[in-house]
Amino acid sequence: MQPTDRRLANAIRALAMDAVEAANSGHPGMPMGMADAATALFTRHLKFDASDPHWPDRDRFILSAGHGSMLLYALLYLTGYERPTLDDIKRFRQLGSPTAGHPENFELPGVEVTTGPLGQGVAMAVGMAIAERHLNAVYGDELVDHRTFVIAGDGDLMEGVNHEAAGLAGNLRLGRLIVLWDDNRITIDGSTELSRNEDVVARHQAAQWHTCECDGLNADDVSRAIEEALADPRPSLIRCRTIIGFGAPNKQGTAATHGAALGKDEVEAAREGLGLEPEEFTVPDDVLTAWRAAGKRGGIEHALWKERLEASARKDEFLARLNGKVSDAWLRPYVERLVADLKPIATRKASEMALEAINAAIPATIGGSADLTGSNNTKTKALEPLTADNYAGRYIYYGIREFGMAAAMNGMALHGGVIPYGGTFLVFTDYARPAIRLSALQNARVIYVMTHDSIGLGEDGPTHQPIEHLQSLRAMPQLDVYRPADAVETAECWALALQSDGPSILALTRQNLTPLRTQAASENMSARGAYRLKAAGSPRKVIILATGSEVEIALAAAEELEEQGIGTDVVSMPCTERFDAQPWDYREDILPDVSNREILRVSIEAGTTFGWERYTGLHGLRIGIDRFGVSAPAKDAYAYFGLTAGKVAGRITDFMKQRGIQ
Ligand SMILES: Cc1ncc(C[n+]2csc(CCOP(=O)(O)OP(=O)(O)O)c2C)c(N)n1
Ligand SMILES: [Mg+2]
Repeated sequence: MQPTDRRLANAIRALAMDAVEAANSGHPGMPMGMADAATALFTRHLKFDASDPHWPDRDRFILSAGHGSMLLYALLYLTGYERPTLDDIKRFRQLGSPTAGHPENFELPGVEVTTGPLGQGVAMAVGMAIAERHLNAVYGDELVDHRTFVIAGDGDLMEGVNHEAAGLAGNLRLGRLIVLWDDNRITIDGSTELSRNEDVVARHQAAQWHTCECDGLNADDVSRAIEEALADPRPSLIRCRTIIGFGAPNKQGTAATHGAALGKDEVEAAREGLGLEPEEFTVPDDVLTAWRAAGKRGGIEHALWKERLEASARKDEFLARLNGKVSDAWLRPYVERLVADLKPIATRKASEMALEAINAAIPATIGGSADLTGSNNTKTKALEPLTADNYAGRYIYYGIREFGMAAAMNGMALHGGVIPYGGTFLVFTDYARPAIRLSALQNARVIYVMTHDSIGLGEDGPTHQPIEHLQSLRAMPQLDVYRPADAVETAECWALALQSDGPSILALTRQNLTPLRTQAASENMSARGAYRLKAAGSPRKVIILATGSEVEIALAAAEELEEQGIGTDVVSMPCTERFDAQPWDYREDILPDVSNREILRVSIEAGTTFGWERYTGLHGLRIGIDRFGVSAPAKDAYAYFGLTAGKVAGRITDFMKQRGIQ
């Protein structure tokens, strides 16, 4: 006899309680409250095949309430994914176990995205749903036809990014996005009444979502609501009324179950009340058998999909697209054309020119901007807008939603088959930063086109002029920050970002820059992270390191120094992370390990000097801006902060005199 849905759900409850108890850490409340809803979703609706977590046409499931990670680990184990094993679950939250505190996509296939920072799961799901509709428009129903399901908690829906994500999903009419809201009216501090009285359902309706309600503790009712949601062409919010920690007789319905082990006595009482096996980590045979059958439910659909793929004339192209490798064959011919006709341009414009070549060569790119299209230069001529009426479009008007855009791009990148890039002003990386951090942690190939990268943006003034941004972004692990110095470097940096398996930031100028690289090189010079743009004409006494718009200032200052007999190298450093990864002898050649008395190292960047001692040494000279900017035309702002060739050369010679450097 088939076990009841409640018994299937209770297996989730048991594993969640036991794992949290064993770790003496974790969150039992959410998995226990949503176990019935998850059972309905996984045994009746979700299209998946536990034997192949990478099946491209699987439905995506995102646990936005990542603290409830045991819900997901239990589901993956019960439905028969290779990992986590029961032993992995017994080692919940322990060093080296894939059952990390919060779900991590890089630890377990079946975990689509990394969640835990509340709100971002829903926003990434929006990106997944966009990628699905786009690929469907390109490849048709035979190859791409899946849905995106989310479980979200009160916290996910309170976070600001939810408003951005919901607005975007409504505007793009992402009807295959279904969010199950764990409406348990409890967060860590207690009742949601402490902090929320907005009508969450009405808010989603206002954002053009379909909404419905169900008893989240009744699998049949949840299933009915999911059917209703699937039938509606709008994105859906299903309000699941639940009880946090359901089954823990004395603690259920209270914040006490949210994020702590229930305790031995309460677990015993829950076991008895729910009719669970007395032994911990034990799932009855008939229950496990039923779950494993659910894990194979998608097998037939998977096989049919494979047949359609085999029969498709576009099979190779489709698989290559999902594989995600891109060629940089566009780069050489593009740079050759570029150097044949050099003129001063802003790197944001150079980026647009490179994108004309890239978007023609690489159909996987999907561009966009958070309402600064004309300033970020992100839209190339041939790109059509991606809209509710044209999912085949490749340009997204994200609106003024930097965080929502960045999170959606994470979802798109992790869905696969598309390479998202999106723009705003560099200063507003602050608005997108939590998602940039998740791009980095998750190895999501997202390309951030961040223009107006210094005081060089001019008149908009200190609110818009980044100061600490470049260095603070460089401090983030697994993120490459590029600041190209001219049009050739811009193209090189684009090629590197596209070929990366993680995120990149392109910091680009508003103001025009002099072309510095005037010949097509045989290699991508920016790949080294830093390279000698000009070698000292007389014995080397000074090395100037500069990035982006300050490289031309460094070159002009070096010329003045050379006139005084001071041999000066100029090193262009478009990407410090890449330079740090070079072999020792290369780094030694560019920045020899000698005292600053022998060779003075100078850094120039129109931003904070914080951290540049990493390359100049403590006794080197760091030229930058350690205060907020000024509202003035770019030229005047640069002069005001002493960022001119004459002032830089003067500061270097003064510094040498003071320090007694010959
Ligand atoms: C951005 C962010 N802020 C704070 C937290 C810490 N945190 C984890 S869960 C939680 C409460 C979430 O409440 P709810 O979504 O209702 O989850 P439930 O207690 O119902 O399981 C908080 C504040 C977080 N994970 N992410
Ligand atoms: Mg809650």
